[in-house]
Amino acid sequence: MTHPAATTRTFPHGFTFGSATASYQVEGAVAEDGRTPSIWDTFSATPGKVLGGDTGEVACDQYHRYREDVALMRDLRLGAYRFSVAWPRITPHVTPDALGPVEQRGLDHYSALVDELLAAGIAPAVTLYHWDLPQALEDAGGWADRRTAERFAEYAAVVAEALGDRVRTFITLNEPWCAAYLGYAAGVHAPGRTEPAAALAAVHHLNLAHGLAARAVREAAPGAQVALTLNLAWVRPEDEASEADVDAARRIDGLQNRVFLDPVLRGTYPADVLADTASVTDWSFVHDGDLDVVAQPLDAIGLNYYSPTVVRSVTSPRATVARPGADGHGAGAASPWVGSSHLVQFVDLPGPRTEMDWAIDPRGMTELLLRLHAEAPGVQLQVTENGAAFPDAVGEDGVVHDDDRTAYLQAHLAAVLDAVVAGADVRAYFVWSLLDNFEWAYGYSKRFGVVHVDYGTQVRTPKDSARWFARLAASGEVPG
Ligand code: IFM
Repeated sequence: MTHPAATTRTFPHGFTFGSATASYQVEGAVAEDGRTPSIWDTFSATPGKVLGGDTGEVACDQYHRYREDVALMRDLRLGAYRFSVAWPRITPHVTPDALGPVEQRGLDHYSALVDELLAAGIAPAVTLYHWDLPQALEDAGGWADRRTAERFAEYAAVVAEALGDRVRTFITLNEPWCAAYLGYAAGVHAPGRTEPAAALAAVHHLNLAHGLAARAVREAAPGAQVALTLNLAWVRPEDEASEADVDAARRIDGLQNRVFLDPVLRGTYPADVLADTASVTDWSFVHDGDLDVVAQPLDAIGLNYYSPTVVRSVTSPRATVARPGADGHGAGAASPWVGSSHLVQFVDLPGPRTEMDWAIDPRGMTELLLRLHAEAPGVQLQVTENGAAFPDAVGEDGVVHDDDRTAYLQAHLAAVLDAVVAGADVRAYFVWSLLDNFEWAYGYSKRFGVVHVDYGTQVRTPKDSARWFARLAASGEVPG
């Protein structure tokens, strides 16, 4: 139960409250209007990769139902919608060496979505890459091949040229950590490879793709904001007095946070990460001049935050025999923590958890926003994702009483406001997600939406949390 709080606090005037989705998770229509397969089509069609054999073939059918979804957002008084463009809809015949022809029907779809949003008073925020890489590029090496970064920038220019007259925010990449490590090291996300060296090459080529695309978007759509969305971790050692635990935290901070932040904000790779991974790769895929490209000025950084991270050294007296899972993205035998998996354990925190088995601690949101504020002065911050999966169902009264989700959102929005009060320039918060949708390796088994989706009928039912969020969006007031 959420109880009325004695006090409320108000977000600054002009703060944007929106919702977020991603193409493969909601669109469906995978073979329509010239779209070719992405790595997620291939991965989810491979037996044993996605729970229940689920795929994004139909998903929430937003490709056809976007008008209904925009009307829903309008009714919820949301100020912005963060969606992603599916690369295989825009240049379906891309090869590693040539972008290939542009598919006008794909561009028309997103253009119509943008128009629908603007007519409803909702600002579109476009993510250019949320993991649906054209399969043809993966067949030639995927993100482990630098040509993927080059083609990505060309594709980004096409989208920015088509939508840049109406879209104010382009986010180059969503969570390159997941794309690189879960896709190429742990193998629990597409393309399902378990090659640590390829994962680090993917890290660099994703960083390079961001820099090249940032330049391309600026040229094609001057005046648009260029942003990058990272899922940074609030990493703490289990025992702050233990040098070994502190070192374990340093390793994970390096692989999850600094390997993206340092090149983008400072044009360097962290020396300790290079040293920690020296037995895996010599990093010779970093060419002269690459880091200058990666370090393009940013207008905004998107933070996706869900859960805290606490680690210990394997030498800790508290170390367990079987290492607890390193992340909640799917069970795989391989680890995403390239070069450090044999040294670090992830601590199962006591206390409340979501259905993903992710611990709940909103303080990480405040800490990470303040860290970004300190590390990237002058760069606007946006919370581009935050939310929770809980096992909700439509009750006999036709309503979803998801008090657990409302409590989660309330606590995390209060944590955002704490960061704002402490000086962080946070401009927006996007709830993940507008709709229940395809949760990657978990298929449709985890529901993150503030709007319930009946996958049999495609009926959308706003949950109680959606109505709560709508009131917040209207008033800007958060309890506590
Ligand atoms: O569903 C994902 C999203 O695609 C990326 N960020 C985390 C969400 C929840 O796992």
